[in-house]
Amino acid sequence: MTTQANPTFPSTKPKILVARAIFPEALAKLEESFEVCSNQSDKILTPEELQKALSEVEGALVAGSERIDASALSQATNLKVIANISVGYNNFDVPAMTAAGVMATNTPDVLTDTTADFGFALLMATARRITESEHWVRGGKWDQWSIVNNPLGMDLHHSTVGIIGMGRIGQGIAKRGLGFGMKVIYHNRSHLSDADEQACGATYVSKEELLRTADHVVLVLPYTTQNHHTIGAPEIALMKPTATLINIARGGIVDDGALAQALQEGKIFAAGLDVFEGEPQVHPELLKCRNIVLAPHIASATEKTRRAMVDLAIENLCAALAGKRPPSLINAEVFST
Ligand code: 8YV
Repeated sequence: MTTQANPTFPSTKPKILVARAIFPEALAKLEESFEVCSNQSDKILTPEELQKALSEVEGALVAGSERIDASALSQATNLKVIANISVGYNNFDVPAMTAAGVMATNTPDVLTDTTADFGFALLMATARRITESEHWVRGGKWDQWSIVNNPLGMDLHHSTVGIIGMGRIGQGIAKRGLGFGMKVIYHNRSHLSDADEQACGATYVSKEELLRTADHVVLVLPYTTQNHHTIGAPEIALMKPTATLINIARGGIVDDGALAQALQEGKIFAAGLDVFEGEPQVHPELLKCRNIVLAPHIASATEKTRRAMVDLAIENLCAALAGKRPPSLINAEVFST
């Protein structure tokens, strides 16, 4: 890690940690106002390195790779804010952060459309067997056009998409589905308002009904202990053998071992996964599946959106260190105390 303190005059600027590589322009902007300890090597800090780095700063920019819990915070006596460069914040132990008086922030909204676009792209690639077809072509197996002996996929248009987790991104996927003439059903902790249901053309159903009737199941719910293995062998057993399953939510929402077995046994048609249990490791049995599209957690990964996420995280951090309420504060009780 490098610190950018002025070597001649001791810096009076607040110290911050940038735990992962960010865009150089964003780093330069931070260096105007802060003494920045930055990990531009992008090598993920060990828990010990993170604990030490947090003990020396007033604020930190982190990503999903940094687990922020009581142990990470145990020596962080001056820390006021940790800004996640991510909308999901299952890497935060929010009660521990609140107990330590540390503001927690995330990056909602700025990635909604980019992530919904990707969810739809993954759904299309999975249902229409695009990566499998590419391997087929590259492998020299395409010797002639055929009516039946080509990779035949499943239609999206006029099919039923079932969305589990109907927050901003889920609603974005629903709206894209409407453009394809899809019937949209959803399951969520709470019902959408009538106006939002109408805007998405979406109907609330039980999880069981969704799994039984959807042609395509898309997972967009946040990871919590309660949501662990929302989809495992019993849930897959309810799905149609012709159905696809898309996970752009978080690893651990799906039991990857059970999914691999179901794909190998043809219990469902195919799966598209952007997130994995224990990523960046991928369950070895998933790697053996033909009927799967795999992506390295890139749903929000366009340059424009990643810049917007970094900018929003910086805005959150700067507001907190200036004594103002960060725009995307998660634990409001810390600000009001
Ligand atoms: C992040 C994401 O890039 O925002 C989220 O919740 O899944 C991605 O956009 C990833 O979590 C890294 O922090």
